[in-house]
Amino acid sequence: MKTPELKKIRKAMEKELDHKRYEHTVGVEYTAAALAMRYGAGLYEARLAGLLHDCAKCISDEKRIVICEKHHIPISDVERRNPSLLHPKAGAYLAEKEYGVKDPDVLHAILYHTTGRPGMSLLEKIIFVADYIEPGRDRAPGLQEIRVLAFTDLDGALRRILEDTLHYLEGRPEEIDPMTRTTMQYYRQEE
Ligand code: DGI
Ligand code: FE
Ligand code: FE
Repeated sequence: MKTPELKKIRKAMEKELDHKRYEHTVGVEYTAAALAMRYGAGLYEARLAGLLHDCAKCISDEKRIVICEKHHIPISDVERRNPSLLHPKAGAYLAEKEYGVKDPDVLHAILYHTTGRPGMSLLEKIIFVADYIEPGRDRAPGLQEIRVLAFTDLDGALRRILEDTLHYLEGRPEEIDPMTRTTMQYYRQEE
């Protein structure tokens, strides 16, 4: 039996997250599993990372900052001004220390699930894409097309999601994390 057990983690997330976030989490778990089947990644790892990717989403901004400061996790200026951007860093920390995840690939998939990064692993791409296309999502334009693309061309879907996210953010007052742009430039050149 692989540890931590998926059943235990799912129970913990049901307690830790609000109802909507929990539903999203289970959506990401199974969407990541389907993508793992399609592209030959580990099913357990995809489900575990899917279940834990937003584990720090329902704690306060203050608590996310405290977790990072206390454990010497560097906080960038953008993250300090927009502490919701810290949920992947705080989440990766909690996944390791509270939920017993040891696999660095799973921890990276949690850490980079919002901005991506240049040179993502297959599992990192799967979680990034699953987060965007899981069945509970309904806001993003072009979702239907991106859902098909995800199962035919994973890198194409990744690029499209990065472009759409940047486009969306450019029309909003929120600050853009430089990593989001760095990742897009990298995957555009990869084409
Ligand atoms: O946690 P989720 O909502 O499931 O998904 P996520 O972790 O990808 O976060 C999505 C939100 O984060 C979405 O509203 C877009 C936003 N986001 C992505 N990149 C950036 C960003 N927000 C800011 N302020 N800056 C970014 O670079
Ligand atoms: Fe998230
Ligand atoms: Fe999410």
